[in-house]
Amino acid sequence: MSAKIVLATSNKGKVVEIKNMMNGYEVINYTDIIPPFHIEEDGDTFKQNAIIKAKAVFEALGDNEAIVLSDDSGICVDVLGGTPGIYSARYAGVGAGDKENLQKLVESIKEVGFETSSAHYTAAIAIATKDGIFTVHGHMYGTAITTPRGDKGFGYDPMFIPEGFENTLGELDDEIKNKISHRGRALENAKAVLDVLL
Ligand code: ITT
Repeated sequence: MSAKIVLATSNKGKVVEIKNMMNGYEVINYTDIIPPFHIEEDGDTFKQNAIIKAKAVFEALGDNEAIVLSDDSGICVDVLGGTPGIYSARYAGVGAGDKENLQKLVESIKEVGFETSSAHYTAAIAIATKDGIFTVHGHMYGTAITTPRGDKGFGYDPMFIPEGFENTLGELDDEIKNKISHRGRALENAKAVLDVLL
């Protein structure tokens, strides 16, 4: 199948992963078509924020035939009551990078007296088309640790060990992450939607 999907993201890690997982589709990022612009993610859930991003880019493209796919995701740590959740990208403050966010999460877990915690990642994917907006989700459960290892993946990956593994996502190969990840699972569901739409 060949159909052009426009990604609505400014996160390079997401672009790499989604492109790798979308064999058979032509995938480009919206910043390859129009200049990047700020999108206020003021929803209360991953799903709401994914819809906000997909809609904003669909409207900005001004192309009724466009199929726009967004991803809103994050990590929820149980000993921290599920935070940072939807605030994962700005946990150490607006404009903070992956390293600062990871360091802050390590410190927060230690501050409440733990070395590790059960945790999970969530990804909500929204697909915006002229026929409406469709959303799907994917999850990955595991353990957040306070001794990060590895430099693969992005974001919080060096401090997350998926259930059934001993290595962090920072140590595991991309192909393994993509098979088991929240994003990989959400994308499988997204493909089922796309196959109906296209
Ligand atoms: P866009 O909104 O432009 O897509 P973003 O990075 O701001 O980019 P989100 O608001 O969805 O995206 O925040 C997601 C954050 O959650 C991301 O910056 C990471 O800190 C974390 N995250 C999500 N998926 C991850 C993954 O697979 N591995 C590691 N960290 C992840």
